[in-house]
Amino acid sequence: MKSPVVRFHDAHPGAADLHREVLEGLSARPRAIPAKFFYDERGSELFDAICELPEYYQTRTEMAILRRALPELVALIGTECTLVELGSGASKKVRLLLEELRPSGYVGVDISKEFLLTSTETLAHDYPWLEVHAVCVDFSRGLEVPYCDAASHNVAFFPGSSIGNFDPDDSVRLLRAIGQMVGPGGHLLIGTDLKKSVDVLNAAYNDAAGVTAAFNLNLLQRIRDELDSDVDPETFAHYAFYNPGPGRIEMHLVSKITQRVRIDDQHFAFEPGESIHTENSYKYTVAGFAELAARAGFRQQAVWLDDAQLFSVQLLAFDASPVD
Ligand code: AVJ
Repeated sequence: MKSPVVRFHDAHPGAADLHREVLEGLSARPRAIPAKFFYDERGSELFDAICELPEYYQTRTEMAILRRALPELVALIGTECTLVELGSGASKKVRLLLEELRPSGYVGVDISKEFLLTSTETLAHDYPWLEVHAVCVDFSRGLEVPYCDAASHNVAFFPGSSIGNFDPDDSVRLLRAIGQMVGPGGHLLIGTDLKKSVDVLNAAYNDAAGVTAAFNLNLLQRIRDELDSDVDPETFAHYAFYNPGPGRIEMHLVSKITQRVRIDDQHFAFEPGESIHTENSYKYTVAGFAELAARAGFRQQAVWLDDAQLFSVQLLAFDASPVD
């Protein structure tokens, strides 16, 4: 069997600096550590387990919406596009699209190089007719993606409501970079979680089996394993709640006791109830997300929801760069 060919472009994103960002984050007020540090090997396993939880409706709902939207999607996008998946990870969701959409090229974009290479090679093997590229870049810092040129119809695919991790202004910045990448006439197919009953939202981030708690607390285990630190995950508790003002789920790690956490020779004092903010997950209405997209020059061309209106998949058309 011929081994599949993946053309690889490495933009050499600097390794995210756990040491520096944790020290900075614990010195700041409010204390916060970026959510991107959840995803070490154990964290990625726990996230996969979250996606299977009965309370975590997002993954299965998005897959069902994509399946249902497919004929319409193909009619709107047409075949022969260049499909660019952002945060491609294991590239599971894009498999729903490939057979029907028949893009002429696929570009997987991810910050994690090893993961990106294995998953794009598997994809190239499973879809021998598809030209597969891999681009290793931290797209929260810019989107230099070759293989996207004005001659092709470029379609970005950004599933999983990952956009929800960004504050609204940062989301607009990222959407603008995506617009620059796909160019005028290009598209963005994006999954966004919707505003809904607070009980449903709170349950999704406080599952009965405690997997989300383990995912959150694993960040402290990671700090203990990778840095010179005495932090004890047992002395912190998982805390997640919907904050209606900004319209987001917040995750925190709350100290259960009075303690001093050491990293190198620095000490960070905690009183009971003092927290480290570890994640935001913004929820949008369809109209609210349209406003955000418009600030980046995107127009909502089609929106698909599940019957319970838990989640949305949206096709956004990039008309031109906004002037402001
Ligand atoms: C991957 C950012 C979409 O916000 O729902 C799941 C991550 N955090 N449970 C989300 C997450 C806690 C997830 N995103």
